[in-house]
Amino acid sequence: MLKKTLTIAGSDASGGAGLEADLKAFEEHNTYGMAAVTVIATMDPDNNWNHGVYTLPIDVLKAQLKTAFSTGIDALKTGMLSTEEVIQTSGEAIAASGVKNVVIDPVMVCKGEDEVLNPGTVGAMIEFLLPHALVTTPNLFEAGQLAGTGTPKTIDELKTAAEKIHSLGAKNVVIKGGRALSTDKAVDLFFDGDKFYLLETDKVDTTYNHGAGCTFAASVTANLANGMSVKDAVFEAKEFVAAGIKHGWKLNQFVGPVYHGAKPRLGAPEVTIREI
Ligand code: PXL
Repeated sequence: MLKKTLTIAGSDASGGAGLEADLKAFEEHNTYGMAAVTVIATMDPDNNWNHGVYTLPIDVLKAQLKTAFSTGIDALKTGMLSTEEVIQTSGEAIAASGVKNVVIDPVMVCKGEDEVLNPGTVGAMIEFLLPHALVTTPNLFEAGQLAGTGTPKTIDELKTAAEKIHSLGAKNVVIKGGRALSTDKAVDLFFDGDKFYLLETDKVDTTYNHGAGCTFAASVTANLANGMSVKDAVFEAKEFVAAGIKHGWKLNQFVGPVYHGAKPRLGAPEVTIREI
């Protein structure tokens, strides 16, 4: 039987990130995807693609969570949770569901914006989400916010942030360095609470990578639903998103999403993993 995956996330009306990315990745990993929508994000083509963020009433979120959890979820992820109330409601529903394959993607900003959505959300994520995380997948900025260290810039700083985030309750931590670090390769750090691993691929010179983070976390989620170990789930997700970035494309003059279906159709670039 198909495994059931759930994303508790925002809608990206442009289709590259958010729950749209998650559902595409869930499908490509042969799982049955469901969504509980937290917020709707819009982009204004007449105003430089400026983002609007519309949080749904909390009762609408609760009703969706009730629907989805009643079906028996094999793995879930969280994405953009815009307020402390949304975070608390989601965290409590996850705890009550008993689902163990929980991936927390601590989305704090949309690409290009560098203010956290709402300052209180970081503390709420630490209180209500991280303790339930089998895996959390912050980017550099989010890792720095959660760890309270400031944005990590070196592999050693990544390790320190990962240890701190692990100590907050997340069993496995993947910090997505991507091509932002001044390393030769695009690197992510994986910490399983015991060992550190570096995942590496060639850097791709593109700005068409919208939705990469969501797609990565959704791929980890689907792989866990399908019974993979955390390490294998993370490795395959990195291949999947590296292929998506390599074949990212121009949606319009403002944004280029990853191609969520790239890996099965066009193959993936080489990914290596080594303990450090
Ligand atoms: O990539 C982060 C992200 C997550 N979720 C939604 C978004 C975005 C960025 O645009 O719109 C709904």
